[in-house]
Amino acid sequence: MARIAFITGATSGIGQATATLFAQAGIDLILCGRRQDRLDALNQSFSNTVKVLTLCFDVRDREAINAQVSALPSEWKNIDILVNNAGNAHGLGTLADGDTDDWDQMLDGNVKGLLYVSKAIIPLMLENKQGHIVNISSIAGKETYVNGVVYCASKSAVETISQGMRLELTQKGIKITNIAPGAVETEFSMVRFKGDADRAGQVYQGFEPLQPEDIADAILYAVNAPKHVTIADLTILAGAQSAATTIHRS
Ligand code: NDP
Ligand code: 8X3
Repeated sequence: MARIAFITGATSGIGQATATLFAQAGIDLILCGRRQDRLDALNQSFSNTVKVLTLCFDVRDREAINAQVSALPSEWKNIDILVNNAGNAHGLGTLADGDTDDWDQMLDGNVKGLLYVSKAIIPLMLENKQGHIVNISSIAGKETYVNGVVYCASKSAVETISQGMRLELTQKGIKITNIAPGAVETEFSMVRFKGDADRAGQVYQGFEPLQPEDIADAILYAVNAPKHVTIADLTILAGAQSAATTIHRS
């Protein structure tokens, strides 16, 4: 029987690339995001290859998550893989000057959203006595940088949650993989800079950034590892990147 993956943030970037690779690998897909038009387009493009279900919700909306997960048809409740990928950075600024609405979006989405989705899915995995959760953290979760402290804190929390999940769930047959990417060329910087395409484009200039497929490839590798192997933690940087804010540009 085909495995089932539940992917948050599937409408763009790393999540969408993961959905594409999973479909090619024959994994049925529950694709989540807030943009229904994109979910519909993904459904159309993958449904010839695998079974697809789309769920439109904001990961900050605990009630919507619980309602949609409990309403899953029984054949979709055997979730083998959860990819906790939804998230973004909002703005760049110091703690003195930062926009507190941006902080709310990052902490509520990247941290509490990941927790809410996990809390809804983990009981289904416990019932099946197996599962695999892949959390998308960031190099920003391992290193703190000026003007990005709240985003870094949100990803540092993801690192801690991954460790905690591994402590609590390994003995229940659930594997945890934490993946920390460096600079990946997605809509991430467009979101961070609130639609300023010039500023977003500059982030990826003068070097070859990671592509979302590079991270998707690692996620597929992790979920395809044999039962006796857990890929616990992966940090993946662009070839020209040596630290969160150190990128060698031409
Ligand atoms: P994108 O902006 O391309 O994709 C973000 C995805 O998350 C979208 O599908 C978006 O969907 C979804 N999303 C964001 N906020 C919410 C929310 N509140 N509720 C539901 N879905 C949400 O960025 P990436 O693909 O780069 O980002 C994916 C993950 O990778 C994020 O967690 C990010 O922090 C992390 N990351 C990214 C790096 C990079 O350099 N790009 C590096 C390291 C980590 P929709 O808008 O439809 O809801
Ligand atoms: C995204 C990578 O370095 O912009 O998580 O924080 S970075």
